[in-house]
Amino acid sequence: MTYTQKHAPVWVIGDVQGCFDSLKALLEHPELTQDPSAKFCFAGDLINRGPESLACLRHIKSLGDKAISLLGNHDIHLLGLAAGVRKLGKSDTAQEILNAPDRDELIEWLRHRPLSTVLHEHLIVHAGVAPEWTTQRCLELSSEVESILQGANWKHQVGELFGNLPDRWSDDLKGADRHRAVINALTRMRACYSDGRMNFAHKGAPDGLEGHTAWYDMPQRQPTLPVVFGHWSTLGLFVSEDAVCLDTGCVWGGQLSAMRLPDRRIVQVNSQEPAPLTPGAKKPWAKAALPLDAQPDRQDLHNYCGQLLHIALQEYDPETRTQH
Ligand SMILES: [Mn+2]
Repeated sequence: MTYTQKHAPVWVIGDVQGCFDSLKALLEHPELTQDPSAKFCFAGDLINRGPESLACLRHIKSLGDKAISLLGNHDIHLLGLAAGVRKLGKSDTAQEILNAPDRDELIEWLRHRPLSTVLHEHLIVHAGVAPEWTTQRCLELSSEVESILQGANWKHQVGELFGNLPDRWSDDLKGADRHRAVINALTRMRACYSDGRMNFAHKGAPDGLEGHTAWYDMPQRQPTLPVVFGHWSTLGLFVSEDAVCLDTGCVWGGQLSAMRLPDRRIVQVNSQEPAPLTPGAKKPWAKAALPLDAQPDRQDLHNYCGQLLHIALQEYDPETRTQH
């Protein structure tokens, strides 16, 4: 474990995803600045999709020992891009990091970040903990993959971490299959089928699940410390005794959320960024759509209208005075 100052309070922060203005607003929030001894823990996905990935990465790196940052799937995707084994996707905004003059230092720093950690009797990961794992097992398996990312040969090995199979943990897995199952549980999992296989296709809210279950509700789950995670923006802020989700979809026009440990005090700031557009999307406003059964409150409607306006303006072509 890299974190040694056990007694300082820690604000665990959900997915930032390149939302630098929101990050600044959260870190400047009076509750976060009032105790100078407090630390920060970023639950992964520091970058991508949002407008200022480079600024976020530089800023979080500059926090030094004040922050511990875990790796999320978008951060690992960036490592894959830097190693030349991944291709930039249409909605990726990480290219500016690869073009930056300090690119090598940023990538070096990023690949040395952990995949899980324990703070104030909570286990922190980006996405989830496989139902078969105890806290200790989770930390051990994390360090197996961390040693690959941190090794001298990482550029040749990082490619083995991408892919949907195997989609179920087994103690018998070896080599690349083992590493992929570990990274998929830690950084990509949301729902599982009843036999324990991970479903990577489901990105919606857990109440829309048919035939499968949120990973933290799996009946065969081993006892662990309470798990704090991000990654599941459609779940949003979720606080139960043994599982806490802090991804509140800042990059989609939601909030950026922080929870202080050990007392679980929650602070949120509204997204300061316009919601991003997926290039080439036929119906960009679908990005902003509320679920049919939603019962939006005033803030939800405010966010929704803001997203629609932003999309409409982005789509507007001043030359032809039409939507394109
Ligand atoms: Mn994620």
